[in-house]
Amino acid sequence: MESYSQIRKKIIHIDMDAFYASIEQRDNPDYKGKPVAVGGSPEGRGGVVATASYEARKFGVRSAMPSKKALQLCPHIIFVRPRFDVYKQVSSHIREIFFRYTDLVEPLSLDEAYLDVTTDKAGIGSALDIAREIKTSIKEELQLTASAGVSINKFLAKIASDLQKPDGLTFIGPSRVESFMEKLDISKFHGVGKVTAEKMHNMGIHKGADLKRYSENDLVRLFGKTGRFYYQIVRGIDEREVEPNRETKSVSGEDTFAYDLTTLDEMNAELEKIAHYVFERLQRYNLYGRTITLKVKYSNFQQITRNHSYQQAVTDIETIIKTAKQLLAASDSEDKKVRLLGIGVSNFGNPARKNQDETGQLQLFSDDEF
Ligand code: DCP
Ligand code: MG
Repeated sequence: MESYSQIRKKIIHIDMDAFYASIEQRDNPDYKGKPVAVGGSPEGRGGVVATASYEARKFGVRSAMPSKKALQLCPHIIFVRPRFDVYKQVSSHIREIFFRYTDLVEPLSLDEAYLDVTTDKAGIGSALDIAREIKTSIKEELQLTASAGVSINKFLAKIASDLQKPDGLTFIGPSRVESFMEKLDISKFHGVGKVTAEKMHNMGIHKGADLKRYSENDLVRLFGKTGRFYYQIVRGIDEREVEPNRETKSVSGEDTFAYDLTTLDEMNAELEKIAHYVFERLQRYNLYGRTITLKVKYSNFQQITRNHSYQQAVTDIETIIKTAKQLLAASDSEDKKVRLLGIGVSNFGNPARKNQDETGQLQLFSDDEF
């Protein structure tokens, strides 16, 4: 008989605390210990908070909140303009620290990364000690704090890093995985948004333990493809690898609606909201792409995608909105029950492919991957 031992992975997720705001507090002694919001000014139209210091969060100020609202909640809040070049420098310094401990680093954004430390590159001995050393190095070399989660897979490591923010270190060891998942609120599950959470609550599913009572087939029938993911994750199974060379290939946003949409007007209004969300993220990552993709999911979970590519990278929100609306109009979705809409932007920095439309005409491809 063949015998094999399964190697259990050791995954760390690191997330810097109040990233932009902490850097501003570090560099401006006047801001220390005070409520600070980095982002757009509350005077201008459409200014939003990119992030807020923990002092400001006590007043309810949050990322993506209109700056005007932040000022109402916290009248003495200090608004600071973002300095992306500094954030990028700090980001590459923390990545350099990560690489001392492993070659398997997958950055998720400027301030967040997964590390697979199963092969203990620096010979530290334990994943928990590696996480401790990384936090100490970040503190000593950058005067900033990070929160770390240590566990057996990406899903658990990411949840863990969030449990004791700021300056946290949380370990979910193999023996705790099962009971941890059973107690976990389903709203914390990756991919469970407000609408899915409500649907689950109506079915009496509140915690992992409730979800565990459903068979894989039932979950797929009820929630589509993600049902399989829920089935596995509630059992602590997440086989996604830490992928070191993954670049951001697309930036997207989507929304599942509390009620199915049937008129183009309703759908167009939702597309505008989603476009704003996507555009904000494109600006944050400084990414501009040539291809706009529309995703539509119907109430029967059937999904279609349509896309259009421009010769030049799209840098304005109006074009994203216009294109998404045109793709929707051509997709024959009117009068159907639409439960989800999404917009994706991709094709960053690639040279224009030949035989792409020179005319500005829409080109439609169906069922392309998002
Ligand atoms: N960011 C942004 N717009 C958002 C969310 C975040 O511009 N809607 C930026 C500012 C954040 C950085 O990305 O500082 C990192 O995002 P996080 O979600 O990790 O938030 P923070 O690091 O600010 O806070 P936390 O301590 O909760 O991680
Ligand atoms: Mg962070």
